[in-house]
Amino acid sequence: MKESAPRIITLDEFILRSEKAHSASTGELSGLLRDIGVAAKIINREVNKAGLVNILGIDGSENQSGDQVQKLDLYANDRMIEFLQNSGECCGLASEELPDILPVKGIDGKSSKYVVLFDPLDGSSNIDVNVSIGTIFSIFRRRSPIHAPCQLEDFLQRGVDQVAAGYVIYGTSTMIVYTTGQGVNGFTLDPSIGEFCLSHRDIKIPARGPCYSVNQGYFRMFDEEIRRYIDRCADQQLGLRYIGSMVADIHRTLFQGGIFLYPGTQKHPQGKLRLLYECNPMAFVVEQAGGRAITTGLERIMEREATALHQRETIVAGSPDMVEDMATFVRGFRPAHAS
Ligand code: AHM
Ligand code: MG
Repeated sequence: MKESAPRIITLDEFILRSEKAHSASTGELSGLLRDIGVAAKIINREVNKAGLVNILGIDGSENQSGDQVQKLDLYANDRMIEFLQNSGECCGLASEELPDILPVKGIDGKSSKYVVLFDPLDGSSNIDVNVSIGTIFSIFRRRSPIHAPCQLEDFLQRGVDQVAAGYVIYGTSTMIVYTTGQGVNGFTLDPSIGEFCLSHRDIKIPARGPCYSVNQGYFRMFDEEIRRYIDRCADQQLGLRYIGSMVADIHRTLFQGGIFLYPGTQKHPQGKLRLLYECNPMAFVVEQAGGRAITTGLERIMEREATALHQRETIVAGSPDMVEDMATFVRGFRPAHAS
């Protein structure tokens, strides 16, 4: 007998089913995740048109309808804010594109217990050259009293306290990959029906992988132990892959295994990537897939204290055995070279 085709599970259905599995669930988190899914589809629509910019109007110009054409990262920022503000499912937002937190008023007197942090369009240097970019998000339960406006302390939490986190990758296909602390699932956008469909259930990162991923051009600016570790990767004949979009580099690492590094440089001694918008959410996904994410100082990313909204952090993330090897190498190197 001919096997029937597997039934498609959409993102919305998956979220709803997961909600039903938790008797205490109020549906707020589900609502937030659904809103992020819808915002992702709208951002995806514009990202797909990025190459038409010379036809539709360049950034800052007026398009044929007389509307101002926006830079894509600001467009993505506005859509995320709009969807999350209108959803009534969060009490505050913080974006890599905004200087401060943005409190959100409850709808119909209802107050929400969640805050959302996001990087609306990560990898912005790749936008104009048709290379994968992404949206990253991180969700915390607020700390301040529920009926008052949210406070900075609601956002400055350690990564271990994230309730959910994930990313959208606008690549050869568009995917949303997220975790609520019970494994990682990936959904691919089927443009013909306009739905994210469950395509990668319970993603597990391989213990090792074929590549290391770092901006090798900054080699001379890295600390010596990182330089020696990178030499070691080359000695082991690992391949080098570096897209320059954290979402895309981590996504590849998640599926193929490998190690991704963004160490401190002279320009960014604490690393370039933001702890709250980039490192924590990606670390949550990587750990939930069985990987590890640490700083070049060998501390677990998700245990780092956040003291400022736009704080930067170094990161080493990926296959568990490779991150362990890196930590062992660096630990061994430091005492041997201490003056
Ligand atoms: P952005 O948020 O301004 O796009 O910067 C973050 C991006 C990451 O996606 C990526 O890992 C990194 O910057 C690449 O930086 P570099 O070009 O210095 O290697
Ligand atoms: Mg970014």
